Formats: sequence, structure tokens, C-alpha cells
Amino acid sequence: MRVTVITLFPEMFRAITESGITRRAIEQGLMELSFLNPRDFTQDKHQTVDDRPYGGGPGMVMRVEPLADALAAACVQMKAARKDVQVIYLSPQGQSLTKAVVSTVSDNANVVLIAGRYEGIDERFIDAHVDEEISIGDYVLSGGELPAMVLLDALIRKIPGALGDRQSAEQDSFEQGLLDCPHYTRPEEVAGQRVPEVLMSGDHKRIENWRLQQSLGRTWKRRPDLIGAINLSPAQQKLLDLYIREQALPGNDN
Ligand code: 9D3
Repeated sequence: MRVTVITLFPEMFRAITESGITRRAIEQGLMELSFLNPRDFTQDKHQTVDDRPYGGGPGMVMRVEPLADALAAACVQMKAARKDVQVIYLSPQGQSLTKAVVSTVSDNANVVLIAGRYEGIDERFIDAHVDEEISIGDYVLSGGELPAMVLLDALIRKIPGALGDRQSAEQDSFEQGLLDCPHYTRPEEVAGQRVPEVLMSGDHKRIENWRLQQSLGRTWKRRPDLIGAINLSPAQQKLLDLYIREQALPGNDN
């Protein structure tokens, strides 16, 4: 998958290109990631990328031409016709990012992400060039760069081979629609808190059952919306019923 990000702040993306799983996947060529700065596509001596809003009001708006010229350059760079490129604008007005949205984006060979600044971009660029608008949630951020990185991280994690063999993408409990189980590491006791006995038992079948039960129970408790959206097998339903009965006992602070 090839992705070009159009941004006034390409340096911000070092957060994903220089660390961790994302860095390794990019270095391995699993995602071909590049950046274009609209400022490099300006014609005037002050390299103006923004201007005052028609109709008045506070703030500035990103101009169409530097964005359109950067997009044209992105298509050339990706050696793809415009129709073979999915153009996504990270925008507070977009549909919310979910695993289903990540999945549909990951079906494209060529993606351009537009990260906006100021009050946003001229609506005529959206009308003429944007295929999809995506938000990462209902809170106000300073621009589209962090949302673009959130989407890129989620996309990279789905590429076969991006996660070591130890963690696989489907094993991710969120991929199955469940929250994760609790995790523990050494020491066995810290400040009087012990590791659950089952995890020390060496009984792999019991451990697997306990982890699934914890995932089911926590999802039921914390995210009833997610539990409602999945079909539980009879075995899963039984594990959850047991969890619900046990957590209702007095003195259980789960
Ligand atoms: C405070 C300014 N707002 C009212 C006039 C509008 C506004 C403009 C630009 C609010 C945020 C932004 C910048 N945000 C993004 O570009 C953005 C975003 C976000 O703020 N929240 C969640 N997802 C996204 S995706 C892009």
C-alpha cells in the first residue's frame, strides 16, 4: 500500500516513522509512505497557503490551489491515475473512524491523506477532490496530523508481516469485538497485590478460559454496546454468565 500525506507539518510524522512497529513496517517497505507540503506548491514569494474566510469571521482557511497542486504531484509520485487514488480528508465533519473504516481504507493500493490546519480547507477542494472525510472522535484538535497518524498506525497494524509473529492482527481481542483481558508480569506480589492464581497454574486450557472470561466480563461491564453487537457462542455465554454471577458477590470490587 502506498500512502502520501499532504501536510504543513511533515516533521510531526516522525512520531510514527522513527519508532516502534510503524517504523519497522515502513523500513521493510510494507507501506510506502511519503509527504508533500502544500507550502512547496505555492507560487507567491511569501508561500501563502491560507487566506481569510469569505463572509468574515475568525481564523483562516487553507487555499485550494496549493492543495490541488500537491494532490496532482502525489498522483505522479504514486504513478497512479487520479481515479485509482483514494483521497481522504481528516476532518471533524467526517464519519467516525472504526475498525470497519480502517478495513475499507486498507483495501486501496494508493491513498492520499489530507491533514488540515486553521479552520479547515476551502470546501471547493473537498467537492472536487475528496472521496471520504474521516474524524477520530468528538473532541477538538489543532489539525489533521494526529488523526492521520492514528489512521496510519491502524492501517500498518493490518498489513501482513507488520506485527511480529508473536502478536497477530486477528489475535487482537478488539478485532474480535472484545476488550482485552488483564495482564501481569513479575514480581508475583507487589504492594500486597498478587497475580491471579490461575495464571501461575501452568494449566494452559484453564488460563485460556480465564482470559476469555475476563474479556467477555469486562466488555459486558465497560462496553455494553460492544457486547450487544456480537453473537456469543453457548460456551462464551456460559463463561459470561459465571462472571456476572461472581462479580455480583459482596466484596468483589471487579
Ligand atoms: C475550534 C475551531 N472549530 C470551530 C470554529 C472548528 C475546528 C476547525 C479545525 C475544529 C478542529 C479543527 C482541527 N481538527 C482537525 O483537523 C481534525 C479533527 C478533530 O479536531 N477532532 C477529531 N478528528 C479530527 S480529524 C481532523
